[in-house]
Amino acid sequence: MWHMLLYPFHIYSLPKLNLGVNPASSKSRWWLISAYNSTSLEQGIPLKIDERITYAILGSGSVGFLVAKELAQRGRMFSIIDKNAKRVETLRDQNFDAHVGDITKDAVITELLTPDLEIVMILSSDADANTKALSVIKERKPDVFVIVRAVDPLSKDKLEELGADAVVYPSALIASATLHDLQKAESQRSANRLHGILKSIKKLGILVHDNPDPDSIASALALAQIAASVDTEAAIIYHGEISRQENRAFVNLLDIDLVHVDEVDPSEYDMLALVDSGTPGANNPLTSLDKVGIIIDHHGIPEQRVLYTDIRDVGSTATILTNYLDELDIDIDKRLATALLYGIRIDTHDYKKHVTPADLAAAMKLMQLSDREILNQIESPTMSMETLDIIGEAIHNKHISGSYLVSCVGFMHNVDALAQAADYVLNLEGVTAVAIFGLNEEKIHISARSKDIRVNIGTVMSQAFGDIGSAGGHSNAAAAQIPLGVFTGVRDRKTLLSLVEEVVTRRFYTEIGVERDE
Ligand SMILES: [Mn+2]
Repeated sequence: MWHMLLYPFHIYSLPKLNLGVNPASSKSRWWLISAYNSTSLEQGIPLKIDERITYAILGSGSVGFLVAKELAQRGRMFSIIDKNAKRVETLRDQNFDAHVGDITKDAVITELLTPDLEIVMILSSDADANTKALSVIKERKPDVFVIVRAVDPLSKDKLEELGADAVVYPSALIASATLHDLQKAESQRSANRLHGILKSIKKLGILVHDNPDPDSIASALALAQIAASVDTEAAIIYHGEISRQENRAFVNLLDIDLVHVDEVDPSEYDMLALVDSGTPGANNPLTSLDKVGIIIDHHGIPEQRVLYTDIRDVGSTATILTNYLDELDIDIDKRLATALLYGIRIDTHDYKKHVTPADLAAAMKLMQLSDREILNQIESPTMSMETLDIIGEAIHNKHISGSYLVSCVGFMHNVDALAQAADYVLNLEGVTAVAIFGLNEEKIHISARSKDIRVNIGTVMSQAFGDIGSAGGHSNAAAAQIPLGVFTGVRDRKTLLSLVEEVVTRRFYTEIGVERDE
């Protein structure tokens, strides 16, 4: 009760100036409030809070003060109540609308709860006072949104029980801010390390995954840019084909140079980097990691023993590379920004799947730098007749067991059309994982997709086909190639086809069935 002796009124106010109101009205209000205040002081009646105030801060210690400063900057109108008269005076000197009052007193809260009041922030360091103020506010005016400061995890629960709409727990915030800074430091350190490695070599070969997609190509382009920043020459090497219409448009419109692995002499390079794939032989033509010094990939591949690996749980490899460019302060030109943005968009299915805050942050940054016109052109390519035929075959020959679909499209040339067909049939209602396959003269090509979180399709594929060919990929998309040598002795194409169909289907179902039962 000591404060009652010092301050005969529950809320005791000096002339005030409100921040965050337009100057024209603030003048007249200033006058009104001053007149009102001096009357109230003379008559010894409590001052009413301005009825137009929609925000209030209770308790103006260090936390309350920081919030007040920020709110003022955002042009909000608000009042501050604190029981410390000195503090209130200081706030008033800085033109804040501050009032002396004890927030544990019913009468003070009653004064505060004007009809327009919408949000109250209870930020004092006194846990009991905060609890009391919260319960009175929620009792009188339950629809006011109340944010309360908790002093420990226990009181956090109690405050939530009392109806707090949000509880801030400073220790947790400090911990998460520290972790955020730590993450930033780690990411900076790895960027610097990568930079150092690139600096130490003259010629880098950047290997994208088989039948490369926009994410792997864009990531390679970015890595080449980082290499160029330390005068290291880099070439983007691919295996397979770039046959999907959008991907061809992507490479052509952005004028990206890639060399086929067959035209490359590996001894020319001091080091190889793998982007968007990370296991030798899985979705890349490598047989060993001998020359590989750098692996940068996202989700779900086993850690490999090479000089530098960065595998992050994000939606795309392009996101990781965007972070590097950021950390290393390397310019992202229009072409690179467009490539990276498209890579993120494709891998996250337009930010709808496998998307993390890091992907969104990277995309946001790239969006301002990218070329929308080119993006539009990439996205509306025409579909080739062969692709249409393969999708048609995939639908016609489908075999469904449970929610898993397998389909053989027969003999074909356009390997990438398989991926398009797999994407397409995955849209079928009730289907959660698919494998579409076909043959050319040398190999069986299989493209698989999963939207079932319990099925890691990359694992399924490598377990089903890894022993007879090369297989691998990510949890949602994977591929395999099996040399037809496995089927030597089968001369007749029709017999070969039905044999292949039987083997692939059985192996896939067996493997995915095992996964499903686990
Ligand atoms: Mn990717």
